[in-house]
Amino acid sequence: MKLHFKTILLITILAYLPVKFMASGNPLIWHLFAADPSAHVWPSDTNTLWIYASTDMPGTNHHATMHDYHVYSTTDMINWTDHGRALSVDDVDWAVGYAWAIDAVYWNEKYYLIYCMIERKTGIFRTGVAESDLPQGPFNDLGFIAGVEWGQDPALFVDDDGQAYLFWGLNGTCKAAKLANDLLSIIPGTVVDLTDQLFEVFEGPWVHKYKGKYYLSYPGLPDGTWPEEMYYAIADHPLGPYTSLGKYIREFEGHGSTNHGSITKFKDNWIAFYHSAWVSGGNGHERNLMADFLYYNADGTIQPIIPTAEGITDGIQTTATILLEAENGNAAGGKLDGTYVSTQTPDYSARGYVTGFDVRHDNVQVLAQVNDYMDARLTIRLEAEDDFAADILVGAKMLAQWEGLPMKKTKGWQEIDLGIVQLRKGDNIIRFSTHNAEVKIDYFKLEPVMPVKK
Ligand code: FUB
Repeated sequence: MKLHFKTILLITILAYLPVKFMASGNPLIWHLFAADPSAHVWPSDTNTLWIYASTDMPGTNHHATMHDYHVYSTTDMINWTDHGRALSVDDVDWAVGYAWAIDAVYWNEKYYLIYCMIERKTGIFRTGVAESDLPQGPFNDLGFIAGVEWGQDPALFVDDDGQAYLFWGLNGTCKAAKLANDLLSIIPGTVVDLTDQLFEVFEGPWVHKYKGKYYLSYPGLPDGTWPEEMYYAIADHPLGPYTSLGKYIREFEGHGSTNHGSITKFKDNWIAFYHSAWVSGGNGHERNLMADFLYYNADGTIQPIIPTAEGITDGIQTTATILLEAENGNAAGGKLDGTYVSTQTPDYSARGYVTGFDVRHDNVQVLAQVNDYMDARLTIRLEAEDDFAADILVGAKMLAQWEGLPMKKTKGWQEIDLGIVQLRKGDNIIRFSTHNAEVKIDYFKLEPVMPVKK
């Protein structure tokens, strides 16, 4: 019997995941520990769903070790692209750490990450704003929003009249305010404290609109005890007053101790995004992204959701590709050494490509992050005018994976399949180097194929 590649992949993944949590549609992403999903469909392309999420460092569920945000996209909820590191604590000079929950907004033809980190100077959570021309980032920090102290877990809601509202919440509180047009300050006098209107609220607000009503969903603590469960409340105005309507996701096997989510419509389906700890073994360890369909009753109340392994893919196994644009450089954890970004040759992806490999050791580096040792298929999209030799170093290897690898000239842009490489837990550098060669590098693509048994 011949086994199709996808069948082998599925069998392998099932063999390595904790037995209780057989993967299929859930978790959405299994190669990286991700939490606090904010899902969006942007007006420029309603065929694509984007998730903006925080990252748990492998080996610890201590939230002090959260450093990076990633952006994930899909057109079918089965095949996902991880666009690499979109923003890190290292890119934010005012912050000391704690890259906790985030949101994003499309605003005046740009994309903004609305995130929270602890400010070095004061030791309090601030709500940061970072900007990009592209939905996947990387994002460039603009500073934090004036007038918001302890701005943990921000969520931004834009109403039909174009007014932006900021919600934030932590330690059993939730507040909201109108945001100024530059997104960098709140409009004075508009802050409301919603805490008393939201039964058992703990943190993590999210607002969506359904049939003219505003739904504020949030993680709460039942009777003040962990784990968190997901609750919601509705109102006739974004700033309330809100009426609490109870829980829509209760405690479940393999929960992440925290929960945190968003509710978004994609291709005519309402979907609840949240997180669990299924990949890491459940009940409070490193978290991973989840999604299930959300249904409303005729009176506008939300039907309870019980997390399913089938998720929203009818049980089809999700897959992910890590797509690392060469031109992103430092902003995405990579580096350009002796090389530069160009846009002269058309048909590149994203913002451009890297070229200028003149002198020995000129190189481009990108950063791939994964939650465990795993194998991945490495592809490089490039254009080369002549045959050349490349040195390619991949994260798990102390020495180059390939030295002087002979490579052929291409007919225009071509994806070159380099086969399977080994990735290590955490950060992996992929470094491509050549010299005296007219080579252009568009992107590196990694398709994780096998979590390696510990
Ligand atoms: O992921 C870090 C923190 O845990 C978030 O900011 C909270 O909402 C909780 O999910």
